[in-house]
Amino acid sequence: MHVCFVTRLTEHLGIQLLAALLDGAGHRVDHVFDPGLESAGLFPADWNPGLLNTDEQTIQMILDTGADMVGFNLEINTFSWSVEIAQKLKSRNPDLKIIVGGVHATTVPDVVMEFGCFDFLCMGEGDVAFLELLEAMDKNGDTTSIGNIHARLPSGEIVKNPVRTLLKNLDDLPFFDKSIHYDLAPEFSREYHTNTSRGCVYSCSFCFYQPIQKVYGSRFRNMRSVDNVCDEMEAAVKAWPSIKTVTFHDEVFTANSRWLAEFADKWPARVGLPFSIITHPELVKEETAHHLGKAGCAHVIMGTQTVNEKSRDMLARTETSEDVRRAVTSLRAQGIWTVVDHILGIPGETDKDQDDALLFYSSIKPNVIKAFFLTYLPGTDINEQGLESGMWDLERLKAAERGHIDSWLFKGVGDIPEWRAYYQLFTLFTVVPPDLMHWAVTKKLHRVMKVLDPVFLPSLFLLPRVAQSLIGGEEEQPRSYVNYLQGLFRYWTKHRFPDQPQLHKAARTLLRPSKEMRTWHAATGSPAW
Ligand code: B12
Ligand code: SF4
Repeated sequence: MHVCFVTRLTEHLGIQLLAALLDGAGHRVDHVFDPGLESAGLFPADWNPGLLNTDEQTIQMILDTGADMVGFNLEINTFSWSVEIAQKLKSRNPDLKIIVGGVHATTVPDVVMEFGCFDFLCMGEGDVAFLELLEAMDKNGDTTSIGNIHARLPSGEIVKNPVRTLLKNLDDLPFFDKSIHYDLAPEFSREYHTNTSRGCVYSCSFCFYQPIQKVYGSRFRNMRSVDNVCDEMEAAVKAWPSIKTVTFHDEVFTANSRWLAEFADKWPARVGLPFSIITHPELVKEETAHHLGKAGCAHVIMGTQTVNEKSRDMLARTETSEDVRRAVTSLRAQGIWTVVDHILGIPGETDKDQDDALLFYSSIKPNVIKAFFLTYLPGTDINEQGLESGMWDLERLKAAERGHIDSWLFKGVGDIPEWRAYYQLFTLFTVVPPDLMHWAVTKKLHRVMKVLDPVFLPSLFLLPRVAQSLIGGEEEQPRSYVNYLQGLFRYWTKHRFPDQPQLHKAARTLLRPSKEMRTWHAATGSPAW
């Protein structure tokens, strides 16, 4: 079979993995990357979308591949766009088969399949299911009885097959096929995205994992071996010496302490790149921080979300403030740049809860507080409290299921004026000494921030990243972000104006990559240039 995957805005691990699997099984794989600049949150939504928009070029490129089947990954933010593209593809080529998978498809499969443009939907893991489906199609066999697959019959009826058991041995999978993105935008390769596990041992009431856990009937967490992860990285660095830092997208990287101890032994010797992880404060003991420090961890992100005990119960967060204190202190003692995530807009919370949080954070001194506005994801328990509190309503819940989130940059409905001043304050924490912040909050001086509300700057989002490189000496992550934007804009000129080589040349000059990146391009003859 000939399959064309479509991705948008950023690289996509799930699609990179499926591309590697299909290629290994002898299928022909194409990939079309839509830069999606208008969805990047960098410009006001109404600012000349005609210029930024690349839908037409993307549709033509997909059709030009001549693929038999097109595959989209659905996340809440890519769903409505994928529907638009799929509908246009179908209107130009009704024989083209279209399949979707991913978190949003798994969360609300019936809502997704209501859109007649999709022929198949993959629930949960696609690794085995998609291969079996393609094999059945190749052999003209039955495509309607494959585990995980929902299939549309010619009558319009949908056949829903049961979910197959989760893959236990993730080492059996191939490595992510990074070339599908790096060949188009080599700048993406500076920060290498990967993971070492699937699943989470927790079940927080606002998290996308809740509906996934409901599909599988329990919590789960399956892991790759340390050697398999190091093998992947050794091969990747050989192919792309431009990799400078690694981001592990595991939900709770430190959940298994034996695994972590082995990783701390092997990673520095075999790979030795700085890396970033995400974890839960309960899972960071002193020994954990020691292992992370030994392994060369540069950056840890942990959810703390609130310091209000009632809210913790509502969010099904099991950590205590003491856990958070211990985690932050131990990590900082290892010289690790420590970021805590905080949620604004939790039902029932008031200004006092934010003041308490600021005082607490000032006392434990993380490097960055990343504030987010609560997003009510479909299928999560928090919807109930949101509806009860009046902060959320059924109409918006239905709209979210259909991929319409009513806010800038995926901010969620907590983005109401009262919270914006706090959003700014939490963001400024990076550059204001914690003791000064503590003093300002106890004197209630911070409340003057509210006058800044009319000039609320979305660009504050960038502040922690800039500060991180300027004052934190933690340069890789911010530089990777700049590289990513450079690559995205440069790629956009090629995608949007395919027949204007002068523009491509201008973009190459204006968005000049770093010297080392240029040397690498020259050495490898990267096709993007
Ligand atoms: C890595 C990651 C990123 C990376 C890379 C993107 C990516 N998805 O790989 C980066 C940092 C760029 C990123 C960005 C964003 N992300 Co993100 N990301 C993740 C994360 C942590 C891991 C994804 C992953 O690698 N999984 C491992 C792979 C192997 O699994 P998978 O993608 O699910 O794919 C498997 C199956 O789902 C299935 N499958 C998937 N697609 C398809 C397609 C077909 C055709 C088939 C047959 C099967 C299939 O088969 C795959 C193999 O088994 C997830 C959380 C999670 N654990 O899922 C959030 C997550 C997907 N991200 C999310 C969001 C919101 C975003 C952003 C909007 C954040 C922001 N505010 O900017 C952006 C949007 C990016 C975009 N392109 O639009 C949300 C989506 C919420 C939802 N309910 O839809 C999640 C669930 C996190 C969350 N907090 O809720 N993300
Ligand atoms: S710890 Fe993180 S990934 Fe796990 S359920 Fe809670 S929010 Fe989701």
